[in-house]
Amino acid sequence: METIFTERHALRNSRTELFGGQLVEPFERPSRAEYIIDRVREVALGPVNEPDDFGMAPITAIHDADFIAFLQVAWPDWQAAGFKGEAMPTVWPARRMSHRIPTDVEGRLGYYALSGETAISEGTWEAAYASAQVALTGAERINQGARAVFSLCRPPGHHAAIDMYGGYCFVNNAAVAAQHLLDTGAKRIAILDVDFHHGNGTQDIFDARDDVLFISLHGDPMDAFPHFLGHAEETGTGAGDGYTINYPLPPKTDFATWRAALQKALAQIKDYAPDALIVSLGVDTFETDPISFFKLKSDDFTTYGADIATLNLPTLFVMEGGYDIAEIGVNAVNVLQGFEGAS
Ligand code: OKP
Ligand code: ZN
Repeated sequence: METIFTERHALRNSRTELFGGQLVEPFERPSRAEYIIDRVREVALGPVNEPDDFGMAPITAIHDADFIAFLQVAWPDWQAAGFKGEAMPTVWPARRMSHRIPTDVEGRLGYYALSGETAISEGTWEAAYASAQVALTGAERINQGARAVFSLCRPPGHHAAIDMYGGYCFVNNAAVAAQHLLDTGAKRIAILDVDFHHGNGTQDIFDARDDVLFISLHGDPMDAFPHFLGHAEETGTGAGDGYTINYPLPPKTDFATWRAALQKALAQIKDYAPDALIVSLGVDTFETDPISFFKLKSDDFTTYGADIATLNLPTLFVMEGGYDIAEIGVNAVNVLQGFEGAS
């Protein structure tokens, strides 16, 4: 399997994350991608290639232009305001407040942020742009007939909504890739989100559409980030009714329970008969992930990679989360090797 990767991910190197009332070193840090690419090379998964540049149009095909323009200027505007730390929101358009977009950078941060832990820092936009290009290049390989491709995206994307960033995400890489496939001939795309966290951004983007089936397995939002989306009763709206499917799962969920939900999801994807599958691949379902509460073991990743392969669909793996960094390479690549072993 080919991997698409660029060292430009390291431009996203925020120093601070707001966690438990403290500013800590971010869980989502550059070494994550380095561990994964090292493992890709160690097992000789396949060639590793740089992304091509598809420009801005595929990004603004998914996200509002004003939101993307904000991401591009947020750091320079924050610096110009004279702040010492990294850019974090402290105020939001909460219930019964105005949704006019403020002029001041603190107001704009709150307007476009869906959560407060994720600091915008020097290089964040450049890395987010490059990450989207990694996903797009993978999608283009699928167009050219590849059975499977690994887009080693960083920063991740599945929390990024039409006009909101947060949860370590800025541009929704999986959604950008899905739209590119639809714009270049595909009729239907399925997105299977196996990251521990609900892919609220992806759900938001495709909520009212029937050309993308979105299925997510995740920690119940009653107990886990992003807390305000991902319930089982969310099934899509309008033409999209029935094309969003959520499997919220409780604390301490083990592989047997998780896999039973996966089998349901795979059957639903098969019924949908998409032209291609995009897997939002987060390995924070691992038993020792520091911010998650599922109990998957390293071998389980191999097993479910093989399960996904039984769909026999062209498959684009897009990297999302995973924060037990010492094991992230083994766990992510186990999924890909399990898939290849069964293909
Ligand atoms: C990004 B991705 C835990 C707080 C979690 C943000 C998590 C973002 C996860 N107490 N804060 O889905 O892996
Ligand atoms: Zn996650």
